[in-house]
Amino acid sequence: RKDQLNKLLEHITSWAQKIKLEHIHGNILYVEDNKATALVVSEQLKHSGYTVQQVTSGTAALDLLDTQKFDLLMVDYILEGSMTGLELVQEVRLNQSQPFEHPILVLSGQEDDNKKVEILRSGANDYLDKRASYDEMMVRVNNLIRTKRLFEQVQYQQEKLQHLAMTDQLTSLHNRHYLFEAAPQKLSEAQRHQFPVALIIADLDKFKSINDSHGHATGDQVLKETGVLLRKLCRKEDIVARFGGEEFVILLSHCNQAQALDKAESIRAALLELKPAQLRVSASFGVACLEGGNQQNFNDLFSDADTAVYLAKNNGRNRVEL
Ligand code: GH3
Ligand code: MG
Ligand code: MG
Ligand code: MG
Ligand code: MG
Repeated sequence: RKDQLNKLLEHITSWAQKIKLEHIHGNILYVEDNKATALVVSEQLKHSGYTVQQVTSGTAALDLLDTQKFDLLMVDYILEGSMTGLELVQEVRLNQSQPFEHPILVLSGQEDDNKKVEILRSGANDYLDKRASYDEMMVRVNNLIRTKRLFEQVQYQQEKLQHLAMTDQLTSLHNRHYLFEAAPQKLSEAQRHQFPVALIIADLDKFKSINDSHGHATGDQVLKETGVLLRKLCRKEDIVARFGGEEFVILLSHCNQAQALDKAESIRAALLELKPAQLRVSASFGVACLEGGNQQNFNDLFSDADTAVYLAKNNGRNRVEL
């Protein structure tokens, strides 16, 4: 039997080398309890350039899936242990919203059409008859992995676009779209867990005259340096955004009114000292705070801080108001 198997493997090797398959790399988790089948199919996959890890039971597969990423899960219908291939498919899908996070190909000698439908319905992406040819298996494997790659590309592009849409190009800070998505979430979290949040709006003083006297490029440089300063002075969990032209917004978590006033005051002083683009630049600050489960929404908080900015402007600029 061993000789037969070796002969078969040799045959597969030369065969795979002869057939030019479109080469897609991939990491396959193969669940098969029959040793001979496992060996033959694993070799076929390896000779087509795939990395294969093979286990014999559903629980062993789930253990691996906990810690490793695979491009394809190939599952035999009847397995070692109490879990069937069908149950494994159901279990894997239970934890995933995206069917292409782990595409699943079920292998079986199943004659019953209803069973095949059940397998596909419970979340398998494809079904392969065990008597199918090597070519058919490789085509199905390739198709599933190619679709996964395409899906990953789409996801990656989507994340890139999302990031772009939420980021201010000039300063690389968050932009207003991000702020208006993230802030309400932060506020409901604060209300739920009863921690204070504060909002600081900083509006650069007489910025138009900086542009007018030194040019738009210098104005941009001032905005960039101001952005870096704000990011430096705030904690990682604080949201720092460029809201509009020369307006910056900071949402501080776990920060009460007194702390927010201190923070705004230290930013005010640091900006004066910074001298971005070698210019004396100041800003007016408005502070608003949400404390102790106050049912205020973000628009109200924002409008309070905005009113405080106007007050700071009216009271002579380069100052902090509530
Ligand atoms: P105030 O002290 O009352 O805030 O005066 P201000 O001049 O700062 O306020 P105003 O709103 O009148 O002018 C804001 C200026 O910011 C006008 C606009 O040209 C400039 N600005 C807006 N966005 C940008 C930008 O991306 N780059 C540069 N360089 N300037 C910008
Ligand atoms: Mg089996
Ligand atoms: Mg302004
Ligand atoms: Mg203004
Ligand atoms: Mg201004």
